[in-house]
Amino acid sequence: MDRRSFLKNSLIVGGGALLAGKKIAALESATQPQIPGEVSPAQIAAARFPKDFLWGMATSAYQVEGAWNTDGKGESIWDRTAHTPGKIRDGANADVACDQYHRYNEDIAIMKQINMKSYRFSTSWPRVLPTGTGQVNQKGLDYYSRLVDALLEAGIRPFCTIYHWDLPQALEDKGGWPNRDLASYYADFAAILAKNLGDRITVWAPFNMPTDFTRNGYGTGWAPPFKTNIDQALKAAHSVNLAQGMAFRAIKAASSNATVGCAYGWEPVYPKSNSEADRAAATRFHNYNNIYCLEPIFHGTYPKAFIGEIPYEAMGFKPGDEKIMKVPLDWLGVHYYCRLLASDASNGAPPDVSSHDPLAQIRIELAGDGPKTDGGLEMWPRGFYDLLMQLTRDYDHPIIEITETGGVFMDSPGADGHVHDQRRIGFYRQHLAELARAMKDGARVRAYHAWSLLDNFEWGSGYTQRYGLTYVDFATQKRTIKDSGYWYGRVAAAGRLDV
Ligand code: IFM
Repeated sequence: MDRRSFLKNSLIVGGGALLAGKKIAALESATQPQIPGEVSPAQIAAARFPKDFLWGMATSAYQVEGAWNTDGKGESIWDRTAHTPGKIRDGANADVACDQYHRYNEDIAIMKQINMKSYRFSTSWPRVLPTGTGQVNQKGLDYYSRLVDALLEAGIRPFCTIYHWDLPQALEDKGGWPNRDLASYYADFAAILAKNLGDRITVWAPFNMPTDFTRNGYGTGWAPPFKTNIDQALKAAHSVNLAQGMAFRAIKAASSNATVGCAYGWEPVYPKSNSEADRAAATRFHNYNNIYCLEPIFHGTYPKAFIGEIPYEAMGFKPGDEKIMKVPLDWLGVHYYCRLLASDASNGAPPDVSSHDPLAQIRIELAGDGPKTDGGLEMWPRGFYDLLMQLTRDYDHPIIEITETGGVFMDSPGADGHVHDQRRIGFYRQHLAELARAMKDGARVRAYHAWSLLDNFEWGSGYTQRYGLTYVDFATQKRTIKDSGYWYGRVAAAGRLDV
């Protein structure tokens, strides 16, 4: 399930708001764009970034590594899915993907060539622990060690996301994330990584988009293991929240240089109208979609993401869990792809206080005022600014790492062999201008990772969505840096956008 399909499928869901109607009205009058959502050329020309700003790229293990069963790697739930007919568009799989397992030196050379200073990659749990627990697969661990050494050699900071959705199938067979035991299995995996790589990696994100993979895997059934039981989804999210706290402590114990945050998927949620019901829907949806796996870490408590009381029993909450979950994150990871509109979908029915479904009685829509990427998502750079300012206010000026932003543009090499992806350049230029504005207004952002270094395996969409700043010919594995990649490299060197 890619992001667009998820959002399309979410058109009718259930409800809470990032920005109250009043605040949005005040913010809307702050700029006067030429076309809806577009940033002015003057703002782009004025944007400046600090010299030590960390410009980077992001990928994830399953989407780029390939080598799905090489050197003792175990099977993941995504291997199982991709090997099941009918699950992935065009029958694709990621057995080879971008073959980064064998070509990481080439990929690092590309990043070096375009002045990158940070690479956010993820580790494959079944590559290091083929069945999720027990004996370490030394060859798998050695791969990450070589990758990290090569990054450092190129002057690029290794940023490790420990888990980006590729759960060992053997652990799914034990019940998957709803099984609370996974929290400690996961913390053991994190400790192995920190003990072996923590002398060189200083930036760790335990999870990528925790709310998304627990909801889509166990609640909506849109991603592996395709379960559709809301209580299972709540249990899965609770295990993950316990795991975040446990991993934080394990990593810190193993590596004194470690900084630990988390990479959250955020969508700024705007109420569709200024009605009280729509504003309440937006607030409730924000509480689930954006901060359900963050509030337990910051405060040890769950946000009000439900119509009725928080269903502690259904999620398997035990006394003392609040202390396990709560840890002082060193920084906050932020992905931004699009904004969402929320409205009340109760249709006059009384509030269903018995529902455990955070999405009950809420309708979520993609906004459609701005131009669209080839993946169908609206480009709305302003949402990025709003989001960063909201986080800056709500979490008291946290250090922020932008962990992903990107768009699908399907440009391919022309007769001259180059990829002239001007629309992607426009996309990044505008989003980065809004980032610079947020930083000027107080957001403490220290790094930006474009999604993605390479065109890669886009989950259920297979290879049909190109997010890369480098073009990959999947038949030959030839890489071609796109015009956007060269442009991004000039931005990184100059710290400005009019390059
Ligand atoms: O490719 C994904 C990535 O794995 C997680 N964030 C969104 C990207 C684009 O859909």
